[in-house]
Amino acid sequence: MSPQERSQELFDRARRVSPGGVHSPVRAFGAVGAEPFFTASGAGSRLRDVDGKEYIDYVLSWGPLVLGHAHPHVTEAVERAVRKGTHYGTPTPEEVELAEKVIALVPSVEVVRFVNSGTEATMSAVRLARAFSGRDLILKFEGCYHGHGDSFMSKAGSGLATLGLPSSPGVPKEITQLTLTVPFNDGAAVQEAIAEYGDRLAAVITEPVVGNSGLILPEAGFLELLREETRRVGALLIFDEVMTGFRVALGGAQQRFAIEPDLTTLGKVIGGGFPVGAYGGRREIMSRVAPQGDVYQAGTLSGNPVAMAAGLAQLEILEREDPYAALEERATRLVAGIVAAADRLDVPASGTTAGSMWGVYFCDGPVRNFDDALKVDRDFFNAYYRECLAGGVFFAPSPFEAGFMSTAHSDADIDETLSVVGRALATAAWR
Ligand code: KE4
Repeated sequence: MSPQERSQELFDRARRVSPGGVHSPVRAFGAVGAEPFFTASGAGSRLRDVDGKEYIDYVLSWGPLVLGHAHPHVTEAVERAVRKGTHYGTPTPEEVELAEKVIALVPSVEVVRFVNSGTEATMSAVRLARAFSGRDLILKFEGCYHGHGDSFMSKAGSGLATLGLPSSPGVPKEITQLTLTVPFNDGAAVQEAIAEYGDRLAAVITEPVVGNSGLILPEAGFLELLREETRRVGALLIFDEVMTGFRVALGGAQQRFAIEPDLTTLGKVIGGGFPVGAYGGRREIMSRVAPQGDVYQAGTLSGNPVAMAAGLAQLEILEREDPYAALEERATRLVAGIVAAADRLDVPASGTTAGSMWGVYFCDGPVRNFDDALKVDRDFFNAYYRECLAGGVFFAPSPFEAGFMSTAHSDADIDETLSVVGRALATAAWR
C-alpha cells in the first residue's frame, strides 16, 4: 500500500537526500513491501502521521518508549533540562544521578559508562572484554543483533562454530574471523566452540532474550550454561540488554533469569527516547576504561544532560510503578488473541512474551532459534502487515523484530488491535 499523499511527498524528497530516504534501514518498510508513513506526533499509545492518520503503536521507537509517547513526567524533565542549555562538555549532576539509578536497578552493574547508542555500547564492551581477558575471539549467536560494529557484521562460516565471514561489504574478513557464530539455545554448539577456541575466547555476547529475530526465549539451562562455560575458560559473559533492559523486568533479563553477566550493555529505555547507550559491570573490569584505566573509549555527547534527564524520568516512573506484571498481562492477551484469530483461519501461528516484549510467528512453533524463525511465510506476513497498517495498527515492519507494549496501551487499544488483526489475517489468508 502506498502511504498517504504527504508521506509520499516527504519520502520522495527524503530519497533524494538520504540513503533509501531513511536514517536506519528497517524504517524504510522494504522488508514488508510497503513505504513508510512519516510521523507528525505521538501521544500515549498512538502515533499520528503527517496526513492525520492515527496508529496504535507497538514499535514504540524500537523499544525505548516503555511509558508511551510524550509521557508528562519525561516531557517536563526534558523541558526543565533544556531550558538550562543542551550540553556542556563537562560532567553534570544528571549523568551521576542516572548512573546511580542504573547501578541501583541492574543487579550486576557496579560501574557504568554512558555512550550515545547501543552500537557504541556493544563495541566498547567487546573492546574492554578483549583488553581485560587478553584474548581476541568473541562468540555470538545467529539471529542476535548487537548494532552495526564490524565485529558483529559476521555470519557463521561453513560448518558449526567456524570463524566468521563478513555479512556486509566493507567489513574486513580479518575482523570477522575473530567472531564465532553458533545457533541460539544450542548448548552443544557452544560447548563445541569453547572446546575448540576456549583459550582464545575473550567473551560470549548474547541477547539474553532474543528480540532481533522476533522474540525467542532462552530454553531452561541455556543462560546458566553460558555463565558456567565462560567462567570455566576465563572468558567474559556479556548480556546485550539494549532491548531487554528495563523491558523484561525492572532489572532486565539478568534479574528475570537470575544470571549475573560480567558486562551488560544498555540503551533504548535508559534514554527515554533520546540517544543514550551504556555499558557497565564489575568494578574490576570497568576500572580498565580510560581515563581510570588504559582502554580507550570516548564520545562528545556522552552523558548529554537532556538525555540523562529523560532517561532518569522514565526509570523513576518504572521504579515507582513497577508495571511489569500489567505489561506482561497485556502483551500476553494481545499474543493470545492474534494466535487464536490465526487458529480460527487454520493459519499456523505461535507466540510468546517476556515482560513488555512479545512476538508472534506465522509458522508452527516452538521457535527456538533463527533457523526456526526463517520458516515464517513472508508473503503471508507482508499481506497481513499491510492490512494491519491500513487498519491503523503499527507493528514492526519485519517478522524478525520483537513487538513492544507500553504502560499507555489500554485494554481498549488491545481490543481494537485484535479486531484489525482478525480482518487482516482473513484478508491475507484468502489473498
Ligand atoms: P543502536 O545502535 O541502534 O542504538 O543499538 C543497537 C542494538 C544493540 N543491541 C540490541 C539487542 C539491539 O536491539 C540494538 C538495536 N535494535 C534495533 C531493532 N532491531 C534498532 C532499530 C534500528 O536498527 O533502527
